[in-house]
This record gives sequence, C-alpha cells and structure tokens, in this order.
Amino acid sequence: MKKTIIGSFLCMGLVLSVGAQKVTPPAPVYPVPSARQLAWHQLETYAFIHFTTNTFTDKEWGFGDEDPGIFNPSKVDANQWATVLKQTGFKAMILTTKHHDGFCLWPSNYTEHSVRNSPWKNGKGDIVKETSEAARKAGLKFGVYMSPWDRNRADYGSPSYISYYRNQLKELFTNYGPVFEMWFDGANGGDGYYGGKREQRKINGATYYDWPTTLKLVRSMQPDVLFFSDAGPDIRWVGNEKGVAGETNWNSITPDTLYAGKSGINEILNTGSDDGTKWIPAEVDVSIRPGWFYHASEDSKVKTPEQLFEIYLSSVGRGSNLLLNIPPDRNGVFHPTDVAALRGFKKLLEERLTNNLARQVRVKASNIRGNAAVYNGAKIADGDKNTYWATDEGVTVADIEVELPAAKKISYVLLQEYIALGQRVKAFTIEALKNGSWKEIAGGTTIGYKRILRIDPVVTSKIRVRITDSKAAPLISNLALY
Ligand code: FUL
Repeated sequence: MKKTIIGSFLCMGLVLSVGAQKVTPPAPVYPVPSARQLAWHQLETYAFIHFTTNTFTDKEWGFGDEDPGIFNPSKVDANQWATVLKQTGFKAMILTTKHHDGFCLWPSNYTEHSVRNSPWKNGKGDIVKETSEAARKAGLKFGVYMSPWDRNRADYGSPSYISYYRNQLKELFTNYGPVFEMWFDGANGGDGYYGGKREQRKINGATYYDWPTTLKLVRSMQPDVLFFSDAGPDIRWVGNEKGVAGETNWNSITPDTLYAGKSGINEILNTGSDDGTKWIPAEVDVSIRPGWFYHASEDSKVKTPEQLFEIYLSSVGRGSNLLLNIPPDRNGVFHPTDVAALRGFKKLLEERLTNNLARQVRVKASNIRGNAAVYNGAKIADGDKNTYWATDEGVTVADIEVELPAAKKISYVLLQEYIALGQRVKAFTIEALKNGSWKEIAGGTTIGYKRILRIDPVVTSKIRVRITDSKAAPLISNLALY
C-alpha cells in the first residue's frame, strides 16, 4: 500500500500522514567512519598540553642535551588543567609525554632521560600518571603524544631505537588506563645531540619506523585508540597550525597517494578529497599562544576569546575537531591569562551558539524519502543526532524550510549531516524570507559532521536550506539557528 502524506507539511514534529509503507533505507556512500571515528567526531573540542624541559629552557625544540635537573616545576597541578578544561567545554586532553628532545615525563624503564632524574618530587614524580588521573577524575578522555624523532637517543636512526620507541609505547599503553588518541608527530629537523654525537641524522620516514607493526602493537593493547598522523590512518592533520580547516572539508582522502614532500599535500589535507578512498577526518591543532610551549615573553600574546571563537568557527564550524594547545607555565599550571581566555571563549560560545531558535518549528521539505515519517523534515529539529531528513534515491537537489513561531534575529546557521552513512552534500545555500521573498544569505560546499555559518544578522521567521548538489540523497540530521 502506498503511503500518502498530506502535503509534506509537518507540525511540531507530527507527521500529517495516513497509512504506512516500508521504505528502503539509504545505502551508505563510501567511505564511512568507523565506530571509533564516529565517537571521535562528537568530541569536537579537546586540548593539547605541551610541557617538558622546553618550558624551562624557553625553547620550542630542545636539542636533546638538556639536563633533566632543569625540569623542576614548583606546583604541577594537572587537576587545575583538567578542571579548567572541563569547565570551559573541552572533552579530552592530549599530553606531550616526550617531545623531540627525548625527555620523558614518566619514569620510563628504558632511559635515564626522564623525570626520574629531575629534582621534581625527588625523582619520584610522574606527569603522565598525574595527567591521566586528573583527566579521568574530571570526566575527560586522555590522549598521548610521543615524538618519533628523538634528539637525545644515541641510537636514533638505527633499528634498536624502534624497539626503544615501541617499549615506551608499551609503557604508555599499559600503565595509564585508556588512551583515546595517539598523536604521531611527523616533524624531523635532522640535527640533534644523539648521545653526544651532535650531528645531522636523516631517516627515511616512509620505511624507518615500520608504522604498520607499531600500530598493530598499540591496537593489540588498546583496540579503541585513534591514530593521528599527517595522513591518518584514523585522523589526519589539517595542513596548517593556524586553526583553519578548509571551507570545503571532505572527511575522505586517498592516503596511498600522499607522501611527505609531495607538492600541494597541505592543501589536500586541508580540504580532503571528495573521491578519497578512506574516511580520515581532519583535526585542527593550534596553540593558544604563538608557541607550543610556555614562554613568559608570550604572556601578552595569548589569543583573545574572540580569536578563539573565530578558530572554533574555522575548525568545528567546518566539520573538523579542534585540538587547542594550552601550555602549562614553569610552575606547572595554566597561566591566568590563558585561563581567562578560555573562560571568555566559553562565554562567547554560550552567548552565540547555545540558544537554538529552531526548536519549536514547522518544517516543510520538498521531498521526503518514500514519504515516510521516519525520514521527514521534522527530524532536523528533533534534537536527536540519530534521526535525519532524507530524500528519495537519486534526489540530490532538495529544499527544507523551517518556520519559527515568531520572527527572530538570526546570526548563525548550523547544519549537520548524518555521517554514519557517508558524507554527501557538495553544495548548499541558505535563504531567509524577507518581505515576502526569499533572499540568499549564505552558502557553502561541504557540511559533514557539523557546519556553522555566520551570517549578516537577519530578522525572519522562515529559513530555507537548499541542497543544490550531493553525492547521493542528502541525510540532514540537524539544523540549528542562533
Ligand atoms: C609539530 C612539532 O614540531 C611542534 O613542536 C608541536 O609539537 C606540534 C604540535 O607539532 O610538528
């Protein structure tokens, strides 16, 4: 029996229809995210913590000859980091357990170059432990960064270093509870201390580390960990450290065709590829200060709440996750200026992107998949990320219109695709009804997990989203207006 629908006008989520019909669910558009990638998309904002001997030498890249004795923060307080982050909306923190200088923030059994030989807590301290415990206590996920390039190790460049690196991963992945993300840094400047040789060392990044074996090892210890590196396999770099994802941002790339030094690689990482073979979404890493580590000389250069909000729009607002670095100072706490900036940022998010005006709306869609209630337009306003408006197979151009109970001033439009079945939308426009006619107020290419568009504020009671190009039937799970 064919289901009939009275127009396609839906009142407050109620479908005005009679009858019932089984409708074929949309087929996936490949690639699609894994379950752990899907969960990762929902984190949206989390923090990087860059802390090591550099904090005390005022450097960004330690040479590897630093005396562990200089690491002596007076009052390390990982609970302060975690509490501030939790209060300001962050979902996780990723700690630099070992930066390029090779100094380990945990008392590794495989080197003397660690906190064990620092005066801090008489060599009995463990920053990794304190951070992972503080994260868990605050309800944040915990992630690790451990630099593959190690300027301290005499054996860097030879096979024994790879065993050393893997042994340290075993320590990190068995002693500190669940790790949600492992951050593999591709940076390698060549020169270093290297056990006193003080020379240049070149490795072939494509072969030296034998990543497949290392990743397998880590996954065997923690199957749910996500691997970040320039080109994945789970999360890719966004191609810059400015906080900016591509306005067009596909979650897919073809990693086999990407290699360090390839011309245009950063641009590809920035926008992804619509024909990419693997789901490898971009993570936007950027520091709240000019440098990654704390330098007193940068106390006056901490990004303002407005700058952080702009970065939020150009990262989370373009379907990426934001990894914002906040470096503890020489005491081992977040500097008051950074804390104030984070609190101001949170306040802006609350003021600008919290009060969704599209809750009690009437929704009208130009096409509804099989005219079925399960795919109707109201799904974009039901607050449920697992439901979505879908069109019939082959219908890749369609409109959806929302009517607010009264005219409101709108400054931001937020859209989300149901990405579990693949990213689809290639182009869309947004229109507002003004004096009886529709006016285009914004437009874009990709939507992905989340797209936030700032518009010139408009007072209206009707907004229309026009999907003008899509790989397949668009699946839109959310429309919010602020
Ligand atoms: C880069 C490193 O060289 C920087 O020091 C910092 O750790 C950044 C997040 O990644 O590649």
